[in-house]
Amino acid sequence: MKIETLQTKPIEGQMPGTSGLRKKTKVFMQPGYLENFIQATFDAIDGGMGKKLIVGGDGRYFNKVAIQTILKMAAGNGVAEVIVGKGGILSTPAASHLIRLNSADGGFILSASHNPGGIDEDFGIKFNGQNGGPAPENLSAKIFDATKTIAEFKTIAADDTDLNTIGTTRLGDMKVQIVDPVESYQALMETLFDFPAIQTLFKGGFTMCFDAMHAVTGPYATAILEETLGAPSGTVVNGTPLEDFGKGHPDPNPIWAKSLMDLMMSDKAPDLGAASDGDGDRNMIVGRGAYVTPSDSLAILAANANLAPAYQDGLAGIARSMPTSAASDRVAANLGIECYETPTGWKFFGNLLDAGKVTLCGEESAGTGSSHVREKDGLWAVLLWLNILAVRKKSVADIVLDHWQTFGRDYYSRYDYEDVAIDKASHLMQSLRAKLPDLAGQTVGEMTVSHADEFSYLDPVDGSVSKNQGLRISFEGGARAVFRLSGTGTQGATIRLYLEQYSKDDIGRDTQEALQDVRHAAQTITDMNAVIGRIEPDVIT
Ligand code: G16
Repeated sequence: MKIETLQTKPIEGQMPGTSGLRKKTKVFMQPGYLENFIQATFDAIDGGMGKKLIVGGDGRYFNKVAIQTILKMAAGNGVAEVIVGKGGILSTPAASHLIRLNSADGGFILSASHNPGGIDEDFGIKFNGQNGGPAPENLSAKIFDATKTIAEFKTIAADDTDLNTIGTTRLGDMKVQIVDPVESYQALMETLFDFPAIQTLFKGGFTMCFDAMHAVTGPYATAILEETLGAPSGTVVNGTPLEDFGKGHPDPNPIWAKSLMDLMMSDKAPDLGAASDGDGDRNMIVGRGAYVTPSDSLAILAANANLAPAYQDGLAGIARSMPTSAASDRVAANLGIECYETPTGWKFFGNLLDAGKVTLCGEESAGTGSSHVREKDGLWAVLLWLNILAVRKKSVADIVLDHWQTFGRDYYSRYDYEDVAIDKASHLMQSLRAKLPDLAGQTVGEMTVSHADEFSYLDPVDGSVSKNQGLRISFEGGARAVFRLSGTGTQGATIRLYLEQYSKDDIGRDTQEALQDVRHAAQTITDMNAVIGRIEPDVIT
């Protein structure tokens, strides 16, 4: 086998966002582009010599081609062994689990998550470390620095590897193991949840629709829900992963999973509706006529987690991203455990999980997970809901209502302004940043600002500080507005406006109506219409 050292050029703009590097697929397909990022990663982790890695992706367009490039480069960099999901498929949580299970040195996960796929859509890649979690900020910065200086990359001249046959082969001196993508993940789920109780639930006629959105969870959901737990065949819809997700937008929210929402709001609704995203780490939960916001879902799972075997001894603590509503803080206070507030990005939960400070984590962006892996996990959240439903024998809507009656309700909504000109978006953020120190005490419409600041996070485990993590304005009476720029978009800038309003007793209002005063205040304070030319968002979730 001949190791080749090929010339490449430094590349600008390979700064990883909230979750690795995401670009248009055609950008990734440029000669040397993917190679630059992969070699930069090897350089940042002190080379590949003797290492063991996991490689897989969500099956989107360019997944298999990218995997062949990565395998040859891994061999060229001296990697000892790579474990790959059959067909190049691994959901993000399954990849995280395989890293941990095999004591690997890390893994490359190929996905642009919930972004659409296809030659004209998005591709992405991220490196997860030994703990199975996304690279922390300091490693991402090292990779980014290397992408800007790199002059050559290492690879081998070899034929492509057959990704479709389970078993062990070699690529040069490197061992390549092709594994079933579902098997180990399913075995892990069986240790966490009461499968017999969920089987009894389905035997008793419980109905469900799981929308895999033509993305990676199809095979996982079919194997676990239908073939193991006994849900009727047809429970999983859109279950075949497609390279372009059937031209859909694999983001499990009421907008992009509209057909599931319509079903759940109709008189044909099954007992539970659920969906997962491109790479299987996000989830949506809907009861009959009752959408559960991700922030509420985290709080409800935390309050009921002890009903599942893995969490029967209670939770060490809860962590939520800053823009996520305070619903889980109330549960933590009630349980007498700590609730941590982290910046957006699953990587920030890693240290807390590794240090045993938290058991459950969640984000408003439809991510929930636990210490079982170091990624958010869509199917895991669905299984925990099923376990809770099997034990409590109540409907989703009744469980949500019980929760609000006990803790009060955090009305919550996120507004996304997509493809905003980058200069206009940064002008909005900069001018709000400048106003923050003077906002406290000001009254705007019905709302009076109680506190305003820019979120900065001090990691309680390693003492690192992450600045500029979102601009937040709190109002008297339990309302809050947060402004943040998305780190996962691939075109222009996406401004996210997160709105919440707490009410202890008034729990039956329409969400948008309950949020109208805080929305008006947020848009007025930022002079949004003048600065970006619109106040109507592209997407409301
Ligand atoms: C990624 C991160 C999430 C984070 C989300 C935020 O999600 O893994 O932890 O909440 O980005 O996205 P944005 O910066 O656009 O608000 P995913 O599912 O895309 O990997």
